[in-house]
Amino acid sequence: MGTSARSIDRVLQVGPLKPSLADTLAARYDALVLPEEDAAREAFLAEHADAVTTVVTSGRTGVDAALMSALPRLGAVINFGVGYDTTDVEAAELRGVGVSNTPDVLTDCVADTAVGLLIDTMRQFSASDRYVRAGRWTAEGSYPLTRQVSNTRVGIIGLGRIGGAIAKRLSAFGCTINYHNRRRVPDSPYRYVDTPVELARDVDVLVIAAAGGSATSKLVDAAVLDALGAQGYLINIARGSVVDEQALVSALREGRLAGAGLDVFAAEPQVPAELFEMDNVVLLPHVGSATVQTRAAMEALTLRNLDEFLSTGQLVTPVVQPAARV
Ligand code: 8YV
Repeated sequence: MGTSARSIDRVLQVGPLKPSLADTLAARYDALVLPEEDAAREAFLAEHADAVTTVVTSGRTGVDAALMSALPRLGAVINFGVGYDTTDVEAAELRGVGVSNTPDVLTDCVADTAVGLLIDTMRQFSASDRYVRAGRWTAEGSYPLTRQVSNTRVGIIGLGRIGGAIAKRLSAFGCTINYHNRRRVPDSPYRYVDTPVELARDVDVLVIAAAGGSATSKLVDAAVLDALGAQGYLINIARGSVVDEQALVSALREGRLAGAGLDVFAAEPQVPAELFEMDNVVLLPHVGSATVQTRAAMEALTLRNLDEFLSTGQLVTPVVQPAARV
């Protein structure tokens, strides 16, 4: 690529981002912003597509194959977030487009969320709080008994960085940890189970910490929920797509599952309205990594990836390393 082409290299923001990150992209990188609306997007691409070499996006939006092919000089998709299931990684690989994410910096926060959600779901703290606020403690007396967390049997689907951090925390609660993963984790102290159904059958609580995307779509289906059973709990801090949401709602409605703690949903921010009435369900608005500290660390890592790509053509935390450009 000659100097003249480089001088028009542009960074493009795709989808909403943390406001401070969007401000930095505009101020420091003179980034363009892809319009949301179709007609405006078409006109925008006609004018700017040839200049764009780098996209910054998040797991909420991502870059699909169509947008990738509309950006002929695209070299990297920099993703704010560890999950990159909204970006077509296969298409990126084929085109030599690099993809980065923000691993490690959010592991502790998301694992904290998983454990908090698990305790809240089994002990019904959020429902107990509503009970007090509604004046029911004085009117009706003690809250009904709930389920002990310490020493329960936990199954984790996806023993990656976040799954491992959840396992470590729950081990300190005396829980027995079993897991299912794409492949057995070498030297893991936890018991590997071949299928999600067998795992669900053996545990009191099933925690989903697997990546989203087509490989895990509806991995937790009606059969897995039935295996978990009427005394079993489901916790999901990964992606809504990993669960058959309709099957989950049916199992909860019919008392075939004891409860569920959900930070993620199939079509966020839409949440099945039937769940609103259930006190054995805790609903969070996808806040797993949402602390000031962790989001600042994610922002810094996003910018490190961007700077590295702009100066060397490589990425700091690649999912796919960009092809060398000449
Ligand atoms: C973020 C997440 O909320 O990192 C992820 O994969 O789901 C969360 O940390 C999200 O990516 C921000 O768009």
